[in-house]
Amino acid sequence: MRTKLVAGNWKMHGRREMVASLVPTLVSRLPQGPEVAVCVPFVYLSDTQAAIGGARLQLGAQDVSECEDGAFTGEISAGMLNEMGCRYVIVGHSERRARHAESSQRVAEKAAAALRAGMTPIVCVGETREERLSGRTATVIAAQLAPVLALGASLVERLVIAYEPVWAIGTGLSASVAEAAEVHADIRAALAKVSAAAAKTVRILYGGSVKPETAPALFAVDDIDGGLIGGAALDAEAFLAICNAAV
Ligand code: G2H
Repeated sequence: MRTKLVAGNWKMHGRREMVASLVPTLVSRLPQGPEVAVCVPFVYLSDTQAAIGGARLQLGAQDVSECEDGAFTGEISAGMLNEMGCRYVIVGHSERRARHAESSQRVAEKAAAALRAGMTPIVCVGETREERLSGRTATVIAAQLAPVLALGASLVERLVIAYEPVWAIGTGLSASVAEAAEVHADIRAALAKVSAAAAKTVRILYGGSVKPETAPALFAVDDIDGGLIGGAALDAEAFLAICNAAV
């Protein structure tokens, strides 16, 4: 039995006042059952951790360097994130793959760095609209996953994977339940080739314009273990409704 995970990805949104209003609201109304996390901009990790206090809400970041501490201007190491109280870190979000030319190999190195520091990477994969329309979805996802799965069973078993079709991100166009279920089943099958334990324990989240209205049907699918939520995570009522759909 996998505990569902609902992770908010704030992206480059928010100010300190949003942390001060949104986080205490979430903390006071978290449903029992699913694990819930907020992945906030680096500069708000400290404020967010303070607002969480000892509550069950988990803290996450949105990227991490693949390198150990050193001369890497502008980068943030896994050790630093761990010290700030991060439990999760998103790696390989399509916005970073596209805008920062992050290769799948580099994404795997980031995941490994997070794991070495004791955190759980949320590894994002997903196809573009053109790739889906040309029937290449499965090939693209398999190629994105390959270097991550090559980390070996003992590390793969500790991952979270997020399937985020690029064409559904921030567009209001969610994948249908059937489209998401098919890709999640493929990812589960790929995990099974690494180890039976990985296939059983790794949570596979769906991300891409998840809304309170679409979350219940998505989360009812066996292979969909929660969601990575962008726009709707910036609104307490919408995010809590999505968390409640994961109960
Ligand atoms: C996909 C998702 C969060 P949104 O990027 O990772 O964002 O829900 O706004 O599509």
